[in-house]
Amino acid sequence: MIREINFDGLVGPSHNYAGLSLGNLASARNAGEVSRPRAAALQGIDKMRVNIALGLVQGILVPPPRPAHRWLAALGTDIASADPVIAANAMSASTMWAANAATVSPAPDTGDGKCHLTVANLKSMAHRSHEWPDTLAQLQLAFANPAFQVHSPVPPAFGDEGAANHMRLAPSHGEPGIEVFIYGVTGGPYPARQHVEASRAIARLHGLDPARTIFAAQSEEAIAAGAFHNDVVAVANGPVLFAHEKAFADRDALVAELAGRLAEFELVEVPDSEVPLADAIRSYLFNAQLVTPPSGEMTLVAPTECRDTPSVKGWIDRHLASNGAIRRIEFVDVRQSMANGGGPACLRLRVQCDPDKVDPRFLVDEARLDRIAAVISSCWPDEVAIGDIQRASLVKTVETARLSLLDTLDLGGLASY
Ligand code: SUG
Repeated sequence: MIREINFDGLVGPSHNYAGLSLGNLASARNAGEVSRPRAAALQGIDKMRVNIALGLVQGILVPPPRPAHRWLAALGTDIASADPVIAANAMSASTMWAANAATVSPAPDTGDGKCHLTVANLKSMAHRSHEWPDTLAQLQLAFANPAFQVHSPVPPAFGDEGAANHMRLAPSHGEPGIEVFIYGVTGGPYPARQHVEASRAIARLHGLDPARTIFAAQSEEAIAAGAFHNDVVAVANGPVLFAHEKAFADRDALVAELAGRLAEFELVEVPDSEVPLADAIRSYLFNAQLVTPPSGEMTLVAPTECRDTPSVKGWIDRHLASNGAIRRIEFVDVRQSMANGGGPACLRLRVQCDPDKVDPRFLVDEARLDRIAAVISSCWPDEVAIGDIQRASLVKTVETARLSLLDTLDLGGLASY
């Protein structure tokens, strides 16, 4: 049976604040701060526990090797002697934001009836551009069953940032859906990280039916205000699109297309007059997991920043009282990730498939999370200051910590990737 699985990126031991992402306001704001990798990873574990308590199927993706030795070698350097900016790019823990790992089209939508995953090239940001070979190796392992087709990234001429710019609307997860690809054209002072050519290539590679595929542009205003990915201002689940009024370049056309193609379509729109774009982006209201637990009560797993932002809290309270599509809110503390611009939705890649077809080493329950949490508590650094990321002792701690995790998960085969 097709279920939705959230695969969360485990926060790697090198998590740091280097301010590497132009256009990501939180990353810029916190550049140079001391990070707390252990707390960050445990916050991620607690978020997964909330999903499990809701009755959802939970998966994980593990951190890749850091430093990224192969990338450094390709640049003719190594971690000890690299320029500090290059070193920071090689030590980034950015794979934690698994929504950028790949774009996923579940089996009911594709021409050959397989679930297709295309790994994102993430070519727009140097620190993310070297994620894909490790992600590809990992997805090939997790989704080795012939029910899946894992694709290499589209050529780096065209930027692709994965599921963060892709939404799927369907009456239910197991039925054919409408896949919506959101791309950027211009972002004012900031780069548009998702290119329409990449989105179109993915739709072709996945064998999507053009009659059930939509391409729509992000609004320049949203990108310029800090929505470097569409999932900062919009999220879909089942037949519901939850979005800020200023998310899309042509909101009316998108809404009309969705309404025309999906009888059950429901829009939950937040007006700028109630939640200004700046509040939506700072609180990450839309970077929440919108999920349907077995109870059927559509639930928003939102960051605690939403509870602490008066305009956002006011909107949430009014929506719940109005008996709207979203019936329940769970607040989660993922502040360490939020400080780098990654909310609850960034931290997970949704795959709608039969869980029995997934390599079980990538699925977790409370007991496995306890074991992972124990490794994190004993091996992850408590703090990382940006000035320390080239220090040999930290590099050794980071490498040893990852190997302990892989060992615990019986994923030692990924050690050299
Ligand atoms: O790509 N932050 C990530 C955040 C990604 C959020 N993902 C989604 N919206 N789906 C990014 O900008 C921080 C960079 C630093 O270390 O400074 C960073 O890469």
